[in-house]
Amino acid sequence: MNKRVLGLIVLLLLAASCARATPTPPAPPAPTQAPTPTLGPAPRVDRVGFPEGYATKFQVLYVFDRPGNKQARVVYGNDKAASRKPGEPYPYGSVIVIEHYAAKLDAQGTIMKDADGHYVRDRLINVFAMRKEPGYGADYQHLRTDEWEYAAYNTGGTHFLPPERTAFCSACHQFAGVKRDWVFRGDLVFAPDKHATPPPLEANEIGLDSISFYPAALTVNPGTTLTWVNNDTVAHTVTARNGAFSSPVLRPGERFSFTFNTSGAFDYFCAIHPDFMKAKAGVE
Ligand SMILES: [Cu+2]
Repeated sequence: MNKRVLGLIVLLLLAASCARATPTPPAPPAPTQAPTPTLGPAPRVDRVGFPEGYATKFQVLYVFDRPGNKQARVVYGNDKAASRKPGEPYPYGSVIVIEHYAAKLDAQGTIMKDADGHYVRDRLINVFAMRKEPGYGADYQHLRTDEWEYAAYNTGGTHFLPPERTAFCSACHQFAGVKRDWVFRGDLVFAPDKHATPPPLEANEIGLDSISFYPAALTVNPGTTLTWVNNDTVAHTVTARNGAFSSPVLRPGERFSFTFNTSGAFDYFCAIHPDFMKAKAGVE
């Protein structure tokens, strides 16, 4: 073993012992490193429970249509949730359910509307629920929304997401704020369909709406600048899987642009809602 190698080993050993003695904060990831979505803290057990028979036992609170992902949504509350007055907290035992429907499309792919101008519902995709009980919510830690817990079910009541993947629900509901007791549109109870339609998109714009990107896939020429516009009620990010671009947290109304100077396929997602918000841009 020559002297230089020996010296290097001694230096490495010294550095290692130093690191043990004085813990240093981990180095920030190199900019080329692909970001990994994080799940966040969440309960490991479902204490919400699929509300069997909600469609007949609960009251419809409101209905709204989402053009971004061509969905209609129906929100139900049990008697406790429905008894809540705007400005007051929801009573314990409140359960709120939201159904996500794919809107019915005609042969041209245009959303079909009923006589009132509401989307015609085609297929129930899944059912999300939230329940408020004493002591609930602690497992979400810093993402907690007081005493609400969240669950996401398939139409038959099996888990669409297991409980440990519901941190993003709580994180998202934090944006609804304490004044509405963490319930979006909580003050629209019994006021049907007040939801505004997001503004139309310009060329080379991508909307963020209803926890999705639209269009979710598009192909552009090299040199094109794409602009993402957050038309949603909650914050999102635009984060490339290969690290090519990464927006800051975009609050409602904020925009982010990136110019694609190289060809390729760019998969991207929202770091806050990685399970739901995935899209791609092809540059060729
Ligand atoms: Cu998001």
